[in-house]
Amino acid sequence: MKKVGIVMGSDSDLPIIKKATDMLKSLDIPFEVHIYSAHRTPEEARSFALSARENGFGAIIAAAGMAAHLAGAIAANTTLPVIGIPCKSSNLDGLDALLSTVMMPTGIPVATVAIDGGGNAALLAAQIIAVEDKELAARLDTKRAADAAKVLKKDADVMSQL
Ligand code: RP5
Repeated sequence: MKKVGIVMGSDSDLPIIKKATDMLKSLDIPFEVHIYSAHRTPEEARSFALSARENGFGAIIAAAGMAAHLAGAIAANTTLPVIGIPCKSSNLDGLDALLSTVMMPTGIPVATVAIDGGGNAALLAAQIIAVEDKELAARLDTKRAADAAKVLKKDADVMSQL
């Protein structure tokens, strides 16, 4: 199975990445995590992106806050799908990172999830890899059904709490 590459701009983004790695583990998807910054270690970020396809990755998650250029910088150097997580790490509550990540110019796409959306970033990466992996697609179907069952249980319980 293809691996998911996860890159974060700083170790301060780790709580968001943990949500993604927990999700990938629950789906039995291999991953690799790195701290590479678009600003502080641009050469390492570039080199990771350039070699990602030949190194067995099928999708890359890039998480960064503030003037968040990491996902775009990674996407500039690979045609693998790149999923950006804007992280809430400044006085602007993540709106700065959201706009920096989502507003990519035509030619270099970044699929951007919600601010701090580590779980959905992992699920989107899983869905990309599942295009060519029927067993993973079945695990995703099972998870969807289990999530729906939890909501229906809450629906059944809600009147008794009110
Ligand atoms: C970004 O700047 C990082 O992704 C992080 O979200 C933010 C702050 O980084 P630190 O100053 O906490 O290292 O590049």
